[in-house]
Amino acid sequence: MRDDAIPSRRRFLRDAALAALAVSPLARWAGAAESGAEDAGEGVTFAAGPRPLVQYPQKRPLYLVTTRPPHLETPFSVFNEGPITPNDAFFVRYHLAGLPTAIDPETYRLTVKGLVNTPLSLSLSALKSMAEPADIVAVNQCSGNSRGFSTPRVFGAQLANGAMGNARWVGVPLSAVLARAGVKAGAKQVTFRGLDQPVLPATPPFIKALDIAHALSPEPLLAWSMNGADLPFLNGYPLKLIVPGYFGTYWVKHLSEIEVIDHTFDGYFMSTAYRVPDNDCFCVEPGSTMAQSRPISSLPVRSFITSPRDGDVLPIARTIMLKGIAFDDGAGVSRVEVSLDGGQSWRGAVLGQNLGRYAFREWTLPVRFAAKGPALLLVRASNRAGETQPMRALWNPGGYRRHAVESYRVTIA
Ligand SMILES: Nc1nc2c(c(=O)[nH]1)N[C@H]1C(S)=C(S)[C@@H](COP(=O)(O)O)O[C@H]1N2
Ligand SMILES: [Mo]
Repeated sequence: MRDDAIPSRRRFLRDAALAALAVSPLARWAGAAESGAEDAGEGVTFAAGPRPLVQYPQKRPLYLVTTRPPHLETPFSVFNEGPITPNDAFFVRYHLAGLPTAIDPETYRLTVKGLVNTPLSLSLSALKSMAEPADIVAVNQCSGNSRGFSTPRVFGAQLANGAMGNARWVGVPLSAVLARAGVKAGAKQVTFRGLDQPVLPATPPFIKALDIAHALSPEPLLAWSMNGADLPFLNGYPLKLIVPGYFGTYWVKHLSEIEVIDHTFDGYFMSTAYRVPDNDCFCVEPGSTMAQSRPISSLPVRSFITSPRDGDVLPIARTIMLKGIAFDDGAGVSRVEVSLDGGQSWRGAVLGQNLGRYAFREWTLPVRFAAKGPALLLVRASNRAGETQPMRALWNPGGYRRHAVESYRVTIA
């Protein structure tokens, strides 16, 4: 079912265009009508049972994780369509239910303040003309992607593998904006806040921080364009911080305030949430607590088979094209290996087009099965930093950073 097949959806688009505003789904909460379809295999491993597909503005039906705030997961079949995740299929994650009801691109301003020579209030057009726009393809993956597979189970959204996506982002380098403001001596971190607000006074605001050296490096981007279009409202319209190679938690949406500070920011979403064990594996004994922790940072190397699907029946003695994706934090995927026999033997897959070191890298491998019966397919990626996916999942209390070798049960007939 496509967006434009739904009359209320068409009306929404027309009204939004007339008003020249981007209208938040909160303004029409009832719009998230359930399509009635049931999850086919992606949510059934979780104790909560199958998850419904729901349709939000500017989105095709996606798996509902939570309603308030909206938290939507991409059906895994989307990743078999190509290396770019379409805007209408891209996952959605929020922490605060106070979404802005409408954002007017004419009056929207980005504030830059704190330890700077010249505090700034920048319009969208000022941002767009400030420097040569930068263009980068990069993976946005939630820290808790695949958390639902953690054993023992952990608190938090029970996500399957669809809280990730790969898009082409266009925007102004964060470094250019900071240079315009002029960072003063003594700067230690830069904080980022969006227009979404807590609903209850006790709820902390969603503010993230990057070290000053990272903020001034060439990669982070303030993006207004995603895959050639304005950002969808739910993905952070009109401006989103892109931090290539880092988990999605840093990719602040509806970005409205940047502050340069002289200390390590200690807000809730840095000092309490989104922390991993402070050791080499970012892991602890399953079920135990963290003695020392630190903020989550960059993406570990990961790979998936997108075709065939788990549970598929495949014909014997025919060439079958295995297909999938791999990615890491920008070191670069160097090798993808596939096993057809549960890990006894491995063969190298062919890497596809390189869309950039932060992007999904497609891979393919033609195979033939000689024997009937069940087969266990595994996929394992390595990167240029010499990292390889572990065979067994590493555990931490947040269920973060899962990147174990994935397995798929198929039947040869
Ligand atoms: N303003 C704002 N930005 C935010 C968040 C949020 O709650 N509010 N969540 C973060 C988290 S944890 C993730 S995983 C990504 C998800 O980006 P998406 O919703 O565009 O897919 O947004 C990040 N940026
Ligand atoms: Mo996230």
